[in-house]
Amino acid sequence: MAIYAVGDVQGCFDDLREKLDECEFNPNKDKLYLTGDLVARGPKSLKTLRYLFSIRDSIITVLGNHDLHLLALAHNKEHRRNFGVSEDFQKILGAKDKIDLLEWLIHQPLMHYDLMQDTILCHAGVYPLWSLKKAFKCAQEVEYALSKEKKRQKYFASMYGNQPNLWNENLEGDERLRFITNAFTRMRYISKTARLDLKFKGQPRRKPRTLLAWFDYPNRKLSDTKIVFGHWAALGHFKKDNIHCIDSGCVWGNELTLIKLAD
Ligand SMILES: [Mn+2]
Repeated sequence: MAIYAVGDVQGCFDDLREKLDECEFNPNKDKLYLTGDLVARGPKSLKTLRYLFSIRDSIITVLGNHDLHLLALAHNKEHRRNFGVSEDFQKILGAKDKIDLLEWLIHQPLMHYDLMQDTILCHAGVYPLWSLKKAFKCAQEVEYALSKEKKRQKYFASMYGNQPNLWNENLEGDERLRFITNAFTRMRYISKTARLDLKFKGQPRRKPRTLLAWFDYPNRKLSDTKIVFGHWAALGHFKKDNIHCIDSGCVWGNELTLIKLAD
């Protein structure tokens, strides 16, 4: 058995299949980790979802911001009106197997921890002030909010927004869930006082001096644990200490990154 990890597929189904064929991925004995954002700008989001659903017992994926956006649109009429629905998402929302696909997607976690490899899989990163236990607990709070129909409505109604941008144990309700969601699925840079900056998306060499990549935060709590993540196409395939970004921007015409995590 081998464990592979692949970066943000974003509907690039053909690239995914090509990479899996190249490494001779066998869903009957291998495992595939995905950094989330299975759907979005790519041309074949529905096909990607259907394929991953069909091999769901052989994969572990986490939720990315685009996955959550799709789920929010599916659950909230007002969001559909306000944001519009892309052609690719319309195909999913109109598919006859939509319920199976979206119910499966909504039950995916925000982070996965592989004990054997001491490796975390998540979409954007782990907030630097969180320990493993804290990160887990926070992720579970959002996963719980997504688990039941009534709670979901409330969660999606208030999911969007960049505030609050600083973690505080006393955050409650919608604000707490929004912060946790943003940290796991949208974070790239933070300030020197650990405030999320969700606006700047460029490469570290172009960043304003006041910002740090989240993984460069001094005394980051999880620096001993390997973190595999995506979301940051401008960073590309990037490895430094225990940090491994595998979003090489496949949806922007670059190659999809697939790595082997273990044999
Ligand atoms: Mn993303």
